[in-house]
Amino acid sequence: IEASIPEGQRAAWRKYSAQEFKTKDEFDSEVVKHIETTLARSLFNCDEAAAYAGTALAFRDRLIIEWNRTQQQQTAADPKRVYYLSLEFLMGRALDNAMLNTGMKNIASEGLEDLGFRMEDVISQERDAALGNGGLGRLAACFLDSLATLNYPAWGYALRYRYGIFKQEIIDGYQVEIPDYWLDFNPWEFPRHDVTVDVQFYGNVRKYTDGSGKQISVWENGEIVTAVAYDAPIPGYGTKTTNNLRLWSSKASHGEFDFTKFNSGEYEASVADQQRAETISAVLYPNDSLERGKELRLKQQYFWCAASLFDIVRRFKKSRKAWKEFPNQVAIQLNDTHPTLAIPELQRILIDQEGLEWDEAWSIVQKTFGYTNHTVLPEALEKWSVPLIQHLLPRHLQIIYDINLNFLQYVERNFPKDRDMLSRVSIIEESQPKMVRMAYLAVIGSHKVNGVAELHSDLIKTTIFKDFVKIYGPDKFTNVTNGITPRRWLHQANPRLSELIASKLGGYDFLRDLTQLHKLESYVDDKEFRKEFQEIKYANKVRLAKYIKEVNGIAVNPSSLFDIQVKRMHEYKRQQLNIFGVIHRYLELKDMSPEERKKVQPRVSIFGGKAAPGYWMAKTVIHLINQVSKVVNSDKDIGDALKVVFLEDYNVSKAEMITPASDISEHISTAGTEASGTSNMKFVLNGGLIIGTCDGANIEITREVGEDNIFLFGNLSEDVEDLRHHHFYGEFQLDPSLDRVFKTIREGAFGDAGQFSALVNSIVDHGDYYLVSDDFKSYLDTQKLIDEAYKNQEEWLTKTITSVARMGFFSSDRCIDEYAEMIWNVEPVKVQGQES
Ligand code: 4GP
Repeated sequence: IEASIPEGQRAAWRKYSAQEFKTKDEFDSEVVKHIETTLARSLFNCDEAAAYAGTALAFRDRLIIEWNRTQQQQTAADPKRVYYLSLEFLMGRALDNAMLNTGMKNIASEGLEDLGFRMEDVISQERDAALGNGGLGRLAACFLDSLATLNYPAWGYALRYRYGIFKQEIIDGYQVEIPDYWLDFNPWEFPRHDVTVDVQFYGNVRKYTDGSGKQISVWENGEIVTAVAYDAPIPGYGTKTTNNLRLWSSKASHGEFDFTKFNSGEYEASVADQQRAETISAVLYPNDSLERGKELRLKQQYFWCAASLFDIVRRFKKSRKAWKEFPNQVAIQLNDTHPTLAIPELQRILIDQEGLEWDEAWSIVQKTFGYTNHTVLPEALEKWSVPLIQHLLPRHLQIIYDINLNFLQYVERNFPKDRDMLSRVSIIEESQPKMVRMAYLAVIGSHKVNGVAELHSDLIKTTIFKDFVKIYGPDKFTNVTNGITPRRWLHQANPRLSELIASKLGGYDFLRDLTQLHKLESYVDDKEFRKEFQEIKYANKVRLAKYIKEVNGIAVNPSSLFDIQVKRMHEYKRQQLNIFGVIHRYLELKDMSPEERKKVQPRVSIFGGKAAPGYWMAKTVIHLINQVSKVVNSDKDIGDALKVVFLEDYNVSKAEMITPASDISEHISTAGTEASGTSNMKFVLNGGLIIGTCDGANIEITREVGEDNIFLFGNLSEDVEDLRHHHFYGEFQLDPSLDRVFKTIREGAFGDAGQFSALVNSIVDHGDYYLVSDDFKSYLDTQKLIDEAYKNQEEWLTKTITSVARMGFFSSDRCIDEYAEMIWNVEPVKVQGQES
């Protein structure tokens, strides 16, 4: 690679080149230096926040040294790279992860102790980087960890939202949304004011024919917004590879404000452009599998795709290879349809800017992209109106029409008898107004399409993409079952369990090859091991109980069965089924004599999760849970037999504390609706069992851990359609136990019944789309089985240990290797570190 410093002067650079701290003393010296200089504090005014900041900055320096080295070596090797385009990366906290992945946590703990601080307190000062809603964003974060750990040359691209997902407060039982000012202090990012891209919007397309008779299109007179890169280093575990997450921030292209306007006294007008430009990267849309359709969202999508592709193409061009080599150097993965505009954007760059012929360009485009689908819910499939795209991105609309024309001609040639096929598969939906179906564009522009669990990947082939399987053949469609990083979701979240496992498996290698967990099966009968395993679970429950006491003011007994459902609030995930079950349990307890009540298995039902601000039904469920919690927890008859808790502001760092504390967790979506789920994997890996429907990855978890170690219930996905049909056209039979629950709600047992009537009516009068009534009995029966099973603690323990031992398949390392081989065709590049 070319160096900017002449050979003669490089010796000085090499001599003074920045070094990673290696010892406790070096660490301490860096922390103190940052506290005294970067933060302008001293030993007279250093609080925990400053200790966190100093520690974070010391680790940031360390990561950036490794980041630089990684980038230099990857540039020299010039391998094929992976670009993961995701509008969401739900990273959570970075410090603990950086310490564990670099293997320096022990040194840092001792060092902080020297300086008068406890590691735990310091870690808890950090705010979550909450640039995501739920599963899709957290999966992207796990993938970055695995890509770096496995030494793949990979980049993540997203937006640098000024506000991440809102903070949730519960006031009088209702969700209230508060902005998340996470950037007030974020030591983990590097502004790259030298890496900018001008992105165009609006304007018009001028067409002309050049001297050689070629049609040329020029997109002109648009409005320009500048994208500025902010980089976050992503360290791999036990490797020198430190990859990059590049986040784009928007700003006005002509600088802060317009001096002419300012000088003539129009201060507000002078900054208006700046504000409008900055709005693009201001807020993460707080929707999870819900309709999205606002112009600003489309602007975000294009802004991000255009900046990222410019960057990718710029990097490719440095190697001066022929364009046909592009797909051999670049693999771009579309995380859901949000980045689909990258497809027409690459085509535009190739034909309008680089002068390639349409067919040559299109073949490059198709070989470059892969598309991951995360949902079959109709309301979550993105569509954009043609007039809106015409206005915002006139050249892209033409290209989309041309892509569609070529595609439909191909379909017509191959399926001349099926006239309806053309309108079914057209990228343009002939509605009023016409709409662009982004998922179809993503399928047509990619060489591989994958779902995220076996059932889901089968479903996309038989439902939303059925015609495309006929057109392209089944090989274009594949499955990569989701996974989770064991570094964060075992080692970091549950250090004692990780240590216990390491003590039996002879070290921490299992964190890089999770299949080694199977060796734990030989300890299932080992008394000592069992005892420690059980103690760890208990300690994790005590920690959660303490948190609940502090935050909710509710005293829960850690010996109770902890039943946890934490995830985004959504009707398809059926938190309503859970809370109706809790009410049923409460009514049964009330029916009992005090003696009988003493014999029941005590339980704590714990909920957590955010509702999209505009999703009224989901918010109603939150309200109901909080009302039930109030009534049940203060009922003297009930005592410890049942407690109900709603944990406010569920996020990644809270998940790290909550997950290891479960006995049972709930993954109870209507069959066929949850694409995969990933928290199900996290809970089982941490020694909790699950109650679940035959949906998403629950099915594969069952296959791995064995039917005896999971509590499945409910209707199967193949029966869902018939049941729904029957609700509308046959007689709707409300389950009698559910009927009683509804009567209690209607009588006002949990406050003003009017507040819950829409929720109850959605089941009783409006077709029970999510089959709550159909699954209610089997849900209650299964909960009874759980109560019984839990009473036999020895057997329960055997189930949990066996399950942990069988979770090796669900590492995101396995996913990334599958993507690398099946979809990206990329190889790892081992980064050489300095000798230590
Ligand atoms: C989620 C799916 O709902 C979940 O089942 C899956 O595990 C996760 O993606 C990762 O694949 N989808 C979303 C979304 O988060 O916004 O559509």
